[in-house]
Amino acid sequence: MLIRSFLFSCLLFLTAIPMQAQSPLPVILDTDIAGDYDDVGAMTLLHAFADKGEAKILAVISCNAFETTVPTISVLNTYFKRPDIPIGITHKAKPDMDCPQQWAQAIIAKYPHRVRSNKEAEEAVSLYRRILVAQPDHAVTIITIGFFTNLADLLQSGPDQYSPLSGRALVQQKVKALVAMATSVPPGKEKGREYNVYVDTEAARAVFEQWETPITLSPLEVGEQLHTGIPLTKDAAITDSPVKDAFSIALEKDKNTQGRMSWDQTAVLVAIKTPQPWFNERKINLRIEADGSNTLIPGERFTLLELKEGEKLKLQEYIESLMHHQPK
Ligand SMILES: [Ca+2]
Repeated sequence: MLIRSFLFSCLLFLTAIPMQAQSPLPVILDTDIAGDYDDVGAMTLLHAFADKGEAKILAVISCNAFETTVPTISVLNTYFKRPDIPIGITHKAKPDMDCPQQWAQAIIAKYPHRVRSNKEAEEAVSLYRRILVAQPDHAVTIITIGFFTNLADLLQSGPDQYSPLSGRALVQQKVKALVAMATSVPPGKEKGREYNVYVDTEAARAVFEQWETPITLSPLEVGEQLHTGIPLTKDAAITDSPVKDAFSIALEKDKNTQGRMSWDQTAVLVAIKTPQPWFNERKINLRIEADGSNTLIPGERFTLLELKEGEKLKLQEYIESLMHHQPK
């Protein structure tokens, strides 16, 4: 009996080890949601990983000042039963990228949300500092799927009510890694130009030069190979979903029958799951030019993701399946 009890204790101990190893990764998501709807897919992946116990969403912060951004974030957080996740937004008037397909206006009108306007959200840098200071050292992964406005402002921030540290020092102390959907590195070429960089070029340049944690880049060329959303719009098992509505409205307005490119979802995916088994990881350095283009230069500052031959369809199916995730 004693032996059996001892063996049972050992078994409990051994089964406890993997559970400890899988403690949820604390993340802050920085998004320009409204200009495009792959951000909706990315937020769905993040909530799916949170429901699986793999991610803890500390805050969602908008780098886009357009009027629908905060209510849209709140709609999605409320839908996924996390209405109290802190939401931040830049107080700069620009960048201000609108929602041409009007999907954001539609889901705000239809679905409940606790934070009803941009004015009700915290200022972006202040929220970053408040959240970061309360975390263990080198713990937080920041995922950016928009412009670099907030991250540059965070680096340039000074001591405040939350921390005596400069923004650079606070990032160095609290942040584990930055994963960005950004840049364009076409195969065999030295130069590319990508939206998340050129919308706020000065901010991107500041982050690329001054950010001191490991940085992983999912470039334009990865997400544009992965088309998602059409099966979601046809999934009859999903009803009353702002995610399905956003994709249905936007894909129809765009007359898109192939699916939306999945740029932002790739950043969330590799931040939580690591780049394996889907990607090759290539060490590079990049210089941001005045026109917002990026040029390859010698160095190993960034880890660039490159989609592996033969993994495209498997990854596309995996992202699509995560986008069908419904609240628990
Ligand atoms: Ca985006």
